[in-house]
Amino acid sequence: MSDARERLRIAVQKSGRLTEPSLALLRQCGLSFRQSRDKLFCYGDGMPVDLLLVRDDDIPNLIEQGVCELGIVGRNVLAEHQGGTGAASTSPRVVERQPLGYGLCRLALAVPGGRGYRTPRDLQGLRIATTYPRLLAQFLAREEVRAEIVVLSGSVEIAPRLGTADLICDLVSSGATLAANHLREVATLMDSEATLVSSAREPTDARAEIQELLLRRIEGVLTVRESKLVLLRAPRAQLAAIVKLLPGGVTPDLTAVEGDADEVALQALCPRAVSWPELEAMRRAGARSLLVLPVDKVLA
Ligand code: PRT
Ligand code: ZN
Repeated sequence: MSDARERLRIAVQKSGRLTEPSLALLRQCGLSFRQSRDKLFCYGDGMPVDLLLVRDDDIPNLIEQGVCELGIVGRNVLAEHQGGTGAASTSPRVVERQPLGYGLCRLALAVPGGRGYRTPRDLQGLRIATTYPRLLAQFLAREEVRAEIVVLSGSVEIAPRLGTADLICDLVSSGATLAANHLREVATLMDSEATLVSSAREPTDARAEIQELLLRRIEGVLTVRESKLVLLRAPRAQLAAIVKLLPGGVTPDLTAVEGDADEVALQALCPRAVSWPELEAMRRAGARSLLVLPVDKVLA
């Protein structure tokens, strides 16, 4: 399915934790989709980009097969697909392009409350339930521990209570599920978040330009998410001290104030939010008329 196409395809989880934030991100990039969400394929308006709504585990395969150029998936799913070797494996066919900052979680080992754990050595001979057998096998091999991997398709957290495993290896975000099942987190195998993935082979037809444009827009959306525009006025003499207080070590734009040679207007795009104490410190340093504004779009 690698024939020349004029439209790009991006695969997104159909129904799950990553669905809403992924669709919101694509909407912020100027995409809109014509069909209802119970369909697998959605024709995109606004840009020649169509959407495929699928199970997250299918996304790496769809990209490898050339059905889609891009996808949004948890790094944990990509790493498990790549055999537990992660993106650093020898010439992977699917590569990570951009971490997206949502779907944050970690793949962790958790033991029942009464069981002790000090080092991975303590896992020797135990049964570990997981839906991530390849990542777990890689961890055990690295630690030179022999343990039995009990592969489950879900509800991993109840395996110790059912007696089918001694401990678990599962995704954790808030930790509430572990606590509810009297399990204690003892080691992290990997940190994960939603990430934009693509084929390692760049498209060579019209899709190349569309992909480039979409990647830039995604980058722009992510940049402005946390960014704030800071506006203020200050006496020239105090300027250096005030600039030092701007978050992110940014270089501001300065404009002379008409009719007041000693006063300057400052504008700075800061990479993160500005706290009240930071704003108050700038005021104490001589800044006036301070204004912090959200940023809608940035195009470098
Ligand atoms: O149907 P499909 O296969 O597409 O969905 P899925 O059930 O495989 O995936 P889904 O929607 O549960 O998760 C999609 C992705 O979200 C995962 O691959 C992770 O990258 C990411 N993610 C972030 C999580 C979690 N946080 C998470 N907490 N995925 C699963 N969980 C589960 C975890 O397995 C455990 O059961 O939530 C429970 C723990 O949550 P806490 O908050 O109680 O710690
Ligand atoms: Zn899944």
